[in-house]
Parts: sequence; C-alpha cells; structure tokens
Amino acid sequence: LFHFFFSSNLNINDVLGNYSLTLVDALDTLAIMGNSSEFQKAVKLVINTVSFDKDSTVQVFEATIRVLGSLLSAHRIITDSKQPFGDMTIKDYDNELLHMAHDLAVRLLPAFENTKTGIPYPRVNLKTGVPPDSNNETCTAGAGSLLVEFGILSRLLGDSTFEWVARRAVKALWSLRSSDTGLLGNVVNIQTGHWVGKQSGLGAGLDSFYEYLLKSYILFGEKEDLEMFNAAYQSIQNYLRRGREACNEGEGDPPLYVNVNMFSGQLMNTWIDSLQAFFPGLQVLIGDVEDAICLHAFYYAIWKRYGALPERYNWQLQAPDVLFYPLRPELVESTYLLYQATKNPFYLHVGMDILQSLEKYTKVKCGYATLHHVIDKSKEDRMESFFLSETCKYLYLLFDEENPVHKSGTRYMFTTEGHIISVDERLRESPWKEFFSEEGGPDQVGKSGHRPKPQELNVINSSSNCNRVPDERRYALPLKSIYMRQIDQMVGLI
Ligand code: DMJ
Repeated sequence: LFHFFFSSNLNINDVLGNYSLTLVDALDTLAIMGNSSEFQKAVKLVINTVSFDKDSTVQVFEATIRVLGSLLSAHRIITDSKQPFGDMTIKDYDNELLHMAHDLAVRLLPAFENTKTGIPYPRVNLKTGVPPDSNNETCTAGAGSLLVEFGILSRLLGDSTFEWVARRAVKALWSLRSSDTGLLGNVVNIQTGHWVGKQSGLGAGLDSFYEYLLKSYILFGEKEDLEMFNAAYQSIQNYLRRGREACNEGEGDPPLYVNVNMFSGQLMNTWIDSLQAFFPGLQVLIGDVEDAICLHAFYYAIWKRYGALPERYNWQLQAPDVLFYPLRPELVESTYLLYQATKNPFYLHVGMDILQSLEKYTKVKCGYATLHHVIDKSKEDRMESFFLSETCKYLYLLFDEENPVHKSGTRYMFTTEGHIISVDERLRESPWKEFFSEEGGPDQVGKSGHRPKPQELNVINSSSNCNRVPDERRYALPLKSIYMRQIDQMVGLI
C-alpha cells in the first residue's frame, strides 16, 4: 500500500522522501524557541532512526534545502561553543548530523553527472542515482539554489566537491541568461542549455536563485556572487518592475513585479504567485527598504482579503487564479525582516493578523492544514514541513524581541528554508579558491572542455570521506553582534 500510494503520487513522494522530513526540517525551530529538551530528543531521534539508504526518488532541491540545510544548521547549533539558545549540546555527540548531511549530499551528487551543461538533473534516487527515465528539464531555482548548503558542507568538510558542482550549476545557468535583458527563464534543458520555459519573474522557478546569489556572498564572501546578484537585481528592476517609480509618491499604480518573456521583456501573463512575497525580505537584506515596504503592503492587502495568500493572484482581474494556500512562509518572512529593519509596530500588527488567520482557518486536531480553497476555506490533509521550519519560526521570531537570534553575539543568516546559519570566518575558508578561479569567469563555465568532472575530484566515495570530518568545534570564533541589514556592512565587519 505504501509503495502504491507513493508511486501514484509523484508530488508527495518527491518532497517527503520517506526520511522523516518534518522532524528533520523542524530541528532548529526547536532550538530557536529555546526548547532544549525537545531539541535534544528530536536530534537523537534523527540520529537513531533516519537513514538515507532508501529506494526513494527525491527532488535534489527539496532534499537540499529541507534536509541537508536543517542537518547543517542543527549541527552548528549543537557544536556552537557559546550555546546562545540554552543548552543544545548532545551528550557524546560525534558529528553525527554532519556525517548524515555528507551521506545525503553524496547521494545527491549523481544529479550533477552526465549533464552536458553542468546543470543538475532535478531528481535522484537515493540508492540508485538518476532514474533511467529522467527528465532533462529543470527549473532555474531548483538547479541554481544549492550553493549555500553545498558550500557550507564543503567548507565544514574541507572537501570542494559539493561547492564545486553547485557553483558550476549557478555559473552555467548564469551564462545562459539573455544577452539583451540579462534575465533568465524558469525552465531549462540540462543537456542542450535551451530555455524550455521563457518566463522570467520573481516567483516559482526563479525565486531562490536570486536569493542564493546574495546569500552565498553573505556567507562565503565571494565577489562574483555579489556581481551576479547585482546584475540580476538590475535586470529585475529594468524589466519586471512596473508602476510608479517611488513607493509613496508620484503618479501611476503602486509598484509591482510581473512575469515577462526573458528575451523580449514583454508581459507574459497577469498573475503573481505567493512565492514572490519573499522578495521584500530579500530587498531588506540589500537595504532597498522603501521598495520592500511597498511590495510587502501589496501582498498583505491580498492576505487581508482572503485570510491567506492564494497560490496565484491575477492582478488584472483582482481575483485568485489558483486557490490553494499550503501554509507558505514568504509573507511572514518578509514581515519579520521588515520589522527588524524598521521596528515599525505595523509589522507586529501584520504578524498578529496572519497568526489569527492561521488559527482560525488552518488549525486542525493534529496540526495545521493546507487550505485547499482560500475562499471557501476547505482544507487538505497535508502540512508542509516548511510550516514548522519557516512559517512558525518567523512568526515566533517576529514577536520574540529578546531571542538570541537578535541579541546574541552571533549574527545569523536564514537559508531559503529558514534554517539559521551563523555567519563567521569558518565559512570564509576555501583552500580550493584558486582552483575555482582557474575555471574562468561566470560566462566561461559550461563552455570550457577542460574542467575536471566531479568524479575526477576523487572525493565522492562516501565511506572514505566520513572519516575525514574535522571537529569544527576547534574553529568556533567569538562573533560580533549585528543584524543583517546592509550587505556591505555585514561583509566588511568580518
Ligand atoms: C520553501 O520550501 C522555500 O522557501 C523555497 O525556497 C520555496 N518556498 C518554499 C515554501 O513556500
């Protein structure tokens, strides 16, 4: 029955992976809430019961952001010498979560092999690699937003493989952007490099690609990541942004970011999706707070109308195009980051409003349920793992002014799945940097025939590598207190 159920529902199988996804994804939320007993219990449960040696086909992106990212975040919390969240240490901890992260990442590596562009396959089987009937098409966000987790893993292990393949994918995608608009599409063929989906926007298929260009720079300090982000941000402003120039003054409609054809910049449709609501949060990170305030207000207006965000909203018809709401975090995330940036109590009000709607419309006996229909408020029997890892975490942090995330001597960055990673010098170490730069600039990658294939780096063998995990406690550093607002300021202070 289990097999029938999973194989008949590809969507659920892809995400769930049969590896205790919700338990794993929620680990650092427990720490942030200061619940050390539940955190310790959950970590032990993960260590003792979760295995990736499974005949399970997963999406590389989802496995990376939800599982790999969470394991790395929890590992760093456990081994942090300062223990800002209370005692989150685990007795006799022997880097098990880091070993698990490594094991999972090794199982994802086949996705990066036998691809002519270096852009990975979207799915792998954890036991057998890329399925024989695999699709050669992938979305830009899925293939190009792996660098934060893969880079952290590489830098903790001292093993370049993971960062190398993730960075190669980013550069390959980047090299395929339109030479006229600088925009990327949302779906690409990994063998030919042809754009199958020519839609460029801020939502599904592209969202975290932009986010990770900036966040990779914050974490690793590699200038090329910032250069790519700045260029992408400029193209977004040039071609996606419509409406009046200033948020609060002047003629015309309020600003809005639309979906356009990547080559012509022409409008492709009149909907926006709820994933786009992350963008104001990203704008806060780069200090574009005015624009962030405006865009956030637009999404909040939609939330107020339905008590949720429909998956797609048609701004021309002023009605939802796609009606479900799977407890997504993006609006809460932007609300939280805008509150941190402005300290305007309006954002506490927004958070309270969102919280009350969630309580009213989505709370069920065993948790919180996806809204199947934002108008009639019917529900689905499904609670996505990001509800605990992101939606609840950002809501909690919004109201918890004294939380160590805001107060401690450590500064944190959130992965795209909301996992906290402390920004410190340990992640700036990359002994392989010169090797990477020999690969040429962003535009060269995917064209050069001289790059070693991942196999040739000779680090894929999981069992031998597991013994090479360094004790990162040795590298724990005293960190200065800062909250991420101005990216230059953050990078400059390290
Ligand atoms: C999360 O899994 C991540 O935030 C991802 O980047 C896209 N959005 C979902 C939640 O909506």
